[in-house]
Amino acid sequence: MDFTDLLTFLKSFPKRAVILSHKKADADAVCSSIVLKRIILDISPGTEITVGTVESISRPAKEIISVFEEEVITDPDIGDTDCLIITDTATFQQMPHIEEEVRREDVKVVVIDHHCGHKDTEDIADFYIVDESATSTCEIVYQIAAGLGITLDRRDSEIMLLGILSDTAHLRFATKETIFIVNELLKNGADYDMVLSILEIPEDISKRIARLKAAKRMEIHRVNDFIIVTSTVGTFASSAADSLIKIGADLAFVSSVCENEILISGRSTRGFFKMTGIELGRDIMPEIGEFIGGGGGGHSCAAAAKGGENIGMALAKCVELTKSLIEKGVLFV
Ligand SMILES: [Mn+2]
Repeated sequence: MDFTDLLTFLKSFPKRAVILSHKKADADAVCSSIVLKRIILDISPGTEITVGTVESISRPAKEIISVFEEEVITDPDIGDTDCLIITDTATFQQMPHIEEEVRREDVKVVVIDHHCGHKDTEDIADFYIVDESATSTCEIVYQIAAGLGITLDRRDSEIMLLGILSDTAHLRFATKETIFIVNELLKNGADYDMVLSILEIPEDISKRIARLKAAKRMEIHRVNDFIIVTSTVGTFASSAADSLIKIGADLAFVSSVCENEILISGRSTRGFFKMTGIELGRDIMPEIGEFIGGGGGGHSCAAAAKGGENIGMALAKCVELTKSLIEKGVLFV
């Protein structure tokens, strides 16, 4: 990453900026945005910055915002902003209604993200800081701070740690780099026990019911030595897909249908990804997105697609596509 360009840009920073993350913003989205605001203010103190999310904020993220008494606005006004910084978001599917605003000539766009890159946002960005190897956007924001010579204080380190722990499922998906950063954050004084206690809010009862229903309605497909499962829930598809992986599937596709639109969440184990080379966000979900008349993308082992066509056939198509990729074996690494 070229920090000189970024530093020059931040020093000449526009008067008004909005940091915006995806709908139903999770802890990583919100935490990375909050700390990014602090970094920008450090370099360009006169800037007026609003941190916002599209449509809504997830429960754990709300908890973090309230503990740290931060202000995060749902659907902030971006009409008169000079700069829009998009965090933790790869596609406009995750940010409906703002595409037009972003294309305004007089607005600078910065994208900071760790999902598979997408031309949606890449095409319009003046600064495109996307690192797919990062396990969270907080990790990238940490790199930006370090690259600009800014040491995060205890409070910001705790906020970063919350984003990292939540996106890595308490470090289950952590890389060597993640562990290094976590160590630095702890050295900055972050209170690990306090951070853990914030994340320990009891799981929503409707989410637990969705997970159990997903298990009850599950269909099991065996392809070679892999177990692919599909299921349907009313809501919380991604959480349900996570839970099907936990109970033994190599790959899970869970759909939820709402107002003639289908959302499919896909999850795979790291073992599946390592053995087949199949990346859900690259090899499966974009094609499924097209099949259902919408779009799709995400990470190697966690991705999603959304659309309004072929709803009844979508899950079968997920299985069929994965099966053909496995059988072709072309992606073996
Ligand atoms: Mn994230």
